[in-house]
Amino acid sequence: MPPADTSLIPWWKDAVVYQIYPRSFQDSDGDGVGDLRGILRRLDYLKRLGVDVLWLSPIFASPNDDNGYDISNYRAIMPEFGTMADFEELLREAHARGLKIMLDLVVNHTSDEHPWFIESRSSPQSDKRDYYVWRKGVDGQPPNHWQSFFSGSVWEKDAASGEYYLHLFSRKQPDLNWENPTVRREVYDMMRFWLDKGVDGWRMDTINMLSKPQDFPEGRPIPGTRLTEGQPLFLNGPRIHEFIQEMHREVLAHYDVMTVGETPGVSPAEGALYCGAGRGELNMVFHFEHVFLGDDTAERGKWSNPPLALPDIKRVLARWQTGLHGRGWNSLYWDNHDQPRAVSRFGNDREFRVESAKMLCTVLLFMQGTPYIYQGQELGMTNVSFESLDHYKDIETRNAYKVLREEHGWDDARILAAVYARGRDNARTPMHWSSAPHAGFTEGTPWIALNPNYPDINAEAAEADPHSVWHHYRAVIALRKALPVVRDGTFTLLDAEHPTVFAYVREDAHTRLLVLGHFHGGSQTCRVPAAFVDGEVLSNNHPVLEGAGTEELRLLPYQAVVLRAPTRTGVSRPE
Ligand code: TEU
Repeated sequence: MPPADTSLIPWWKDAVVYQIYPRSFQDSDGDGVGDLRGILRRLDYLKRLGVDVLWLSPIFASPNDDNGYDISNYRAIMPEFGTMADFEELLREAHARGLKIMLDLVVNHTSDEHPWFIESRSSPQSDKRDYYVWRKGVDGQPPNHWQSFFSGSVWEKDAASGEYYLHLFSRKQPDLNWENPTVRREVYDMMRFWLDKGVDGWRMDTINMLSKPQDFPEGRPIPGTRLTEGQPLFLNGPRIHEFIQEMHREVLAHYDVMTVGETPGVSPAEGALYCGAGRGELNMVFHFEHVFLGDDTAERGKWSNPPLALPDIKRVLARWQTGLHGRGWNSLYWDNHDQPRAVSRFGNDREFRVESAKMLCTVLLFMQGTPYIYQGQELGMTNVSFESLDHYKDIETRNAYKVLREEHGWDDARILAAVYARGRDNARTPMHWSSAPHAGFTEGTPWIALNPNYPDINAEAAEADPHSVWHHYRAVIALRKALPVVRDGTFTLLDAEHPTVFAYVREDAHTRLLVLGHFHGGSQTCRVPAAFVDGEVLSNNHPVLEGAGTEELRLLPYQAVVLRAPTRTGVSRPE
């Protein structure tokens, strides 16, 4: 059979993305904060790993109430991170190495220090008043009881006018009014400004929250749960697809770029509306169904840290794999700057850290979609347990602390345990480059403490050790690029209810792969479908495969194996 014509396949379907949280990646000037010249210094490292696209969390001017997700100037670089010249050099140097760069588009809200908001707030008569969402209260109370993501009401009373402005996140992150066409035009102009510099795409922050029902109806609390009042009403709001289609028509359609929308609360059917072929919206979305499992129904939401069951994770991921196959495109991730470290949450970060970090890599990267690797994931970096809350910097954690203590009576030990499990700073401690002081992250005082395990877990050691998590990532990235079935094939989940084995088959006209991931520290027998008994072992995170060549494998702790079935004609087809 002649090779398929791949010229029509968009580049982002073959890409592996690496997320950089610039504040914590690499400092170059000793101020304790990561910066653009630090990233520049690490481009060769990223190239060696084999990734294609770097997503930079926000690099724009910001008072850093939410570490750059509160932007005060969309066209300026955060001074701590460097200058526009530094950015242009980074982009040039990345491109020279065949690496692309995508930026973070944070346009649900700005900082309250953005000149638009300063002007908007100055008077109800301001011609920018309508850039944001202002409402009068009802009998001295906020317009409704919607709760912000960072605790408390979404409404903040402005002393000068007595009116309330909307903020789904912190009070220093007022929501832009997307009903206002001038606001939309401003955003599109700003997007062109960066795209014209040669930026290769956007990760779009909370993009499914742009459109709110304009009557701001009261949310219905769901008894026995902590489901945020109002939240379902501002996710996937009435005009959301109209806005994104307009953004696509006005901006995205004119550039060869990649887009991924961050869309909490989206099912595969809704996801397909954002990223379905022919919809004229986005290339893919980040759903949250696997990382939020159980959170909505737990009493204190994510802080209750409900236990995870593998069958639930499999069900969610399989539903997205089959739901979008041939209709849209998946993004694949275990963690990011808002989530605990993958190996700590889904693996075992103690005695089987290396094995389980590799297993998570295999299970994720053999699915269909574009994988996102969060900085340090390739080293198997772990959650951190700081002794006291003083070390925690994240606004979500700081605000939650007050609420959990004052309103729910949790003591410090209980709050700390919750933060160890689910706090966002787990992902935000500095990247481990070496065993040098501060892990080679900075020569100054780091803005947040490091994870003390860096002398053991660091990039220098990992690159030098052929059995490291890093080398496993590198090999799996290379393998998936050599196997078109990973990009194109169907996905079939096997043994959905098995409590500790994640098994699936990927298949196209030429190739069948069996992927097995063992989510447990014991050993486990596992039946192999007949077609794979004589399969070739393409990847294995242990030196042995017990039972190879038979119908029953014995999986070792956190073992991950990929088998390729002999071709149906018996002739092995070179990839
Ligand atoms: O996060 C959006 C979001 O829904 C968060 O509430 C997320 O669910 C939470 O952080 C998990 O605990 C995005 C950014 O990724 C996050 O860093 C920002 O704080 C937030 O938007 C506001 O811009």
